[in-house]
Order: sequence, then C-alpha cells, then structure tokens
Amino acid sequence: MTRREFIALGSIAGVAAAGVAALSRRGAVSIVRAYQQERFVSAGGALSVALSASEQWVDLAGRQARLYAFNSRVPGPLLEAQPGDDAQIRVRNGLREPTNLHYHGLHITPNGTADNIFLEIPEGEEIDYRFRLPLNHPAGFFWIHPHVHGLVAQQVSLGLAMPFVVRGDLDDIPEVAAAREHFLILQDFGLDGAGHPIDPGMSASMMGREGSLITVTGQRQPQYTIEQDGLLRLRLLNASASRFYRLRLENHPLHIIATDGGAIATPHSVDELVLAPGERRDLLVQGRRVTGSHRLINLPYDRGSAGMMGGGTSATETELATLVYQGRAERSLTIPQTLLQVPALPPATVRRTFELSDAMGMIPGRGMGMRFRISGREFDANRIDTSVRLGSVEEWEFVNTTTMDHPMHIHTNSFQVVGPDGQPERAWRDVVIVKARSRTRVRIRFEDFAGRTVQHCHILDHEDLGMMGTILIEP
Ligand SMILES: [Cu+2]
Repeated sequence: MTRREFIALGSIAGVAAAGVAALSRRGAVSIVRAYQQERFVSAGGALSVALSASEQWVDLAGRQARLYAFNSRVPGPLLEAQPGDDAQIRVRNGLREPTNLHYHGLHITPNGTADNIFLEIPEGEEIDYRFRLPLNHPAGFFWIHPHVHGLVAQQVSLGLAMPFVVRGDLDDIPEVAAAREHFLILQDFGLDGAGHPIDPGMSASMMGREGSLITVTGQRQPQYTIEQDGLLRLRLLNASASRFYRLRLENHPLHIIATDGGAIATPHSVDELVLAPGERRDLLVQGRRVTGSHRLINLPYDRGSAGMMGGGTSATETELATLVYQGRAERSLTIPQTLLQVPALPPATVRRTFELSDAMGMIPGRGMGMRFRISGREFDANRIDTSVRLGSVEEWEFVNTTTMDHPMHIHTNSFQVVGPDGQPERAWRDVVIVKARSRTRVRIRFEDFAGRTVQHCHILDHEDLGMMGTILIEP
C-alpha cells in the first residue's frame, strides 16, 4: 500500500457529525456532539489510522492553548474496532523529544510493533504499529497514550490521549444500543494567561501534577441533552496525569454497566463514582425527570499528601458538565436487568507481594526530591523484576507504605480485585487504587501472550520517578 492509499483509508470515517443543538442555561445556543474529534472506524477487518504528534496551538475549551496534540486536536481522534481486526497505526513524531504509543487496557501482544512500551519513536521519525485484536476480545473503552519512561507525565498532561473503542456484545444489548452515547474524556491542564503550560515544579511533581482547567473531551462544562424516559450512555475516561475525580450527577443515580475491561454481569447503581488516572467506566443514566438542568459535579477527593510537602486535592466542588432535558423518548427505555457474565478467575497458584514506597533521591534538573519504588527498586528497563508463566493465575498484593494513594496499572492482562472475603470481584479492571498506608489484592491470569510487559503507578509523575516494574511472561 502506498502512503497516500493508507491515509485515504484512514480518513474514511471522517469527522463525526452527530451534532445536537441545545439551549444553554445562559440562553445561548451551544452545540454538543457525540465526539467532536476525528473518528477512525475499522472496515473489512482492518483499522488503518494515520497519526501525527506535534506541539502546537490548539482549540481547547474555547481558547487557544499551546499543547501536544495527535492530529492537531486535544484529545486525539477516536479509534473504533472490532474483535479480530488487524490494526495498522502509523505515527509520525513531530515533537522535539521521543514518544511512542501504549494501548491501555487492550489485550494484545506486548512484543514487536504492538503494545511495546520499550519501542521509542525518535524526534522527526515515524513508526507503523501493527497488531491483531483477539477474536474473543471484550467490547469496551480503552485508550492510547505515550509511554516513554521519564516523559509520560509531561506528554499526557499536555494532551496526548485518545480513546480506543472495541465494539461487540455489550453494544448489542438492546437498551445499551438504544441509549445516546457520549465519550467523556476528563483531562486537566495548568495554563498561564497566554495559554502556555505552567511548569508544575518539584513538589507538584512528587504529589502528581494537577491543572486547574478541567476539560471534558476538550470542552469546558459541555451540555448533554437527555430525553424524558430516555437513556444516556456516558463513557468516562480519566486521561489526566494525576488527578482523581469523584463524580456525582445531581438527581440521577449512575448505573455502571462496564468497568475498565468490559461489561459486568448486572448494572450496579451508585450515587458517586471515583475515577483514578487511567480508569474507565461505562454508565447509563435514565431520564426519570422532566425538566431542569442537572450538574455533573467533581467532588473533593483526598489522595493523601507527600509528607511535609503538603498537597492533597483541591477542596472545592467543580461543575464538569450539565445534563439538560429536551423532548421525550418515543418509547420508554429502562436499565437492562442483565448484561454479560463475568466468570471469577480460579484460585491462584502463585502469590506475590509488592511494596510501594518512596525515598529521597536526585531528580534530574530539579535537585533532591522524592522518588518512588516497587519492592525497594526503581524502574530499570534492563532488569526483569517479576517472571510469570503463561497461562498461570497469580494473586498479587500491593502494600502501600506511603502517605499517598497509588493507582496501580498492569499492562497486557486485566485483573479482578480480591475482596476482604478473599473472593475476586466479577469485573475486569486494569487500574486499582491502593490507598495510602493500606493494602489491596488482585487476581490475574497471564493469557495468550508471552513477552515483556510492565506494571506501574498511574500517577504518571510517580511512574516517571521510578514506580514501575518489568514483568516477563514466559511461554
Ligand atoms: Cu503513585
């Protein structure tokens, strides 16, 4: 295939145009789209995508900001595929530093030109990522972001993130199919008055940088319309480098239908939802009211502090978005009774403990500061920290000795969180919050793919400051 054919294929889907006009509370007309950005959809078993990463001025929340962008937009395009598809993703690195792509949550090989974070794309060069999604890959909401150790927090916090949706059985459940779908990609940015990023400084890096401008799929406080008796499907992704969100929708319970790795067995209703960096949740909202606007609020969440350095999360409530009633559904839609079965993983044959700790050390370019470790060691790409057997089931306990929460993420395979009763949760996750001075267990099966992969804290500053370890899955 020539480069031109490749690019032409990639733009088949073009820009999504499911625009909906809505009256804002201020009386002006605003437009909210299902996904305003570019969209690439697989066809005939192939997903072909052309991307470029660059530092540039972008439209963000109604202003100009100097950010890092995939295809000139923040967040980047939406990629949509089906189980069994062959993906070819060409990325040109227009940044003045190396970058690469990590396919967060996808169950694909960590080798070659697939989900291989040890690959780097030098400045000015390009690479073709190629991989096949397994035929039994769960439908779900995954995402792509750079993963070059030492640069991850910077590149993600400056905007490099894009959603990767796998369509399948969950989408075919009639109520889910009938719901109006929106992707809510939560990002935060620290910008000065001119739109330039603010250097977070050392203490913010140790805590994990947070920006004061929160955007939802590139917009500030967007409006979503819901029909009376209708259903809204909100697909949430925390694409922030460090910020946790604690979400509540006024007057509406949130019906969770999927966690990070796909559907759960039955919808689970909550009033509040905590999302750590990297996490996703798929929610249904039922239009049980008639009128009014209802705010999606971000509540304070205390994720601890870096000792005497202070920190924590801001104590204020923020409005992230608004739900507005408009019209009435042709037929009344209800929350489905059942979704998809999730079998519990069998008992583990191997148990391991990982201690999460911090220690003072040198931070390049910044002087002495806090660094982060897993089982006493900082990340070293040339060392194997954990060797496991392909096909085996293991139970891992994370023991957090620090005064901050660490959301741990494992690449390649999703896991089940083990409850206090010793039973695994029937839900697939790839990020789990290990709260300050506490411990958390997960059960994981290393399926399908041998090779070298990693686990790390998804507060990306912590990862860059050492909190990552290698895993060798041996055939
Ligand atoms: Cu951490």
